[in-house]
Amino acid sequence: MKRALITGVTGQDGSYLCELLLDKGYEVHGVVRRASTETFERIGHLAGKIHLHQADLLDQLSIIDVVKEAQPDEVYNLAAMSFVPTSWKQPALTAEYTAIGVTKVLEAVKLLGRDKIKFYQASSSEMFGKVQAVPQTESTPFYPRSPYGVAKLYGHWITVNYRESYGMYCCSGILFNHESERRGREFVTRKVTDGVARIKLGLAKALKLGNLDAKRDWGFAGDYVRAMYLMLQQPTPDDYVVATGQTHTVKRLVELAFAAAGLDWQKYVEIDPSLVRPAEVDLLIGDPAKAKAKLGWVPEVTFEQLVERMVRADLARLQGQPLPDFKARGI
Ligand code: NAP
Ligand code: F7E
Repeated sequence: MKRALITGVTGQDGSYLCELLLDKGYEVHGVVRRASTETFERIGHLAGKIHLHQADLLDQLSIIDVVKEAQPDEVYNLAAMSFVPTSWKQPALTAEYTAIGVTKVLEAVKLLGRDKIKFYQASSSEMFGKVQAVPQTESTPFYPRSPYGVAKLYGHWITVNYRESYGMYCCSGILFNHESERRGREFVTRKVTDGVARIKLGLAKALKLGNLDAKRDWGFAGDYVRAMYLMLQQPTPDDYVVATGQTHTVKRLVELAFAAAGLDWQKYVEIDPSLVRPAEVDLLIGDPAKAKAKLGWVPEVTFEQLVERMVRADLARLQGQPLPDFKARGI
């Protein structure tokens, strides 16, 4: 039986990746941080099926101990400070988690299994920032626009460096925005679908947003964790762009989400200048051709299906109902 270790297991992607690896028969281990209240909402349904270990990316020895205990064949490093606006407020901490944290996990892997443990790094389209080419591919030059993007760029290059310096099996997945009903509520998709559901149910009157003109290549998180897994099943390690190849404005997201609840967005959306970022990433659109050709990876959920799914899930959650059966609805 193969064993996997996931940092960031309590996050959106960690929860979907757990489900995928359990389905494939893996023994799954996850890293959790100690907090005064548990943050296990997304993996609550997996209790008893996965093994949790306390550690923190800030603490090198704790990461070494976890790798020793879990004895993984594959390590997925998903842990990070992942919210872009916070990276301007806490730039040094963001660098500790999102940049140096990667080195700490790589060092633990190098120490305990450099020839046998495969490593996945959660890199990001935010590294393209002020884009130098359209669409963005694995060879597009990077130009990050936030402390988060800068920290992810370090994580990307240190992953490439350990592969080249030590011959380790290290992959960097350059993932474009991916969303779901498990997305944190501060990110724009979930903020919008949660806001729509609240307005529909009479729990809120308006929704405040920032820049509606930004364009993103949005996909479904469940599809994207499949790409992570596929990267580690190849004969040689490599880096891959994972994206849908389509881009939409925030305004289009808003229109679709309100329409999914039978509402006209123009009556409810207010622009709040404090939500506009000091430096924006105006346009992201990825070219997933390499992932398709080499991994056989294609996204299955469309943008329209994703938005509908998230609105339905937020409506159900706020009414205390079970989540809809998305598989039965084909989304
Ligand atoms: P998320 O929901 O914000 O989850 C982040 C995870 O990291 C949480 O489990 C969090 O634990 C953990 N974490 C943060 N700091 C840590 C530390 N010091 N030590 C240990 N764990 C720590 O993020 P996500 O959307 O699942 O994304 C997963 C990864 O992919 C992240 O690295 C993100 O930057 C990257 N990424 C995401 C996207 C996207 O669109 N979602 C795109 C490209 C790349 P707590 O629960 O304790 O806070
Ligand atoms: O913003 C605009 C905002 O916070 C998307 C992370 O997972 O993907 C994510 O980063 C866009 C931006 O995601 C609001 O200005 C307008 O242009 O949902 P977001 P992000 O910054 O693209 C990348 C790939 C990652 O790696 C990150 O970890 O939406 N926007 N109004 C707003 N954004 C937010 N959050 N809130 C607003 O009110």
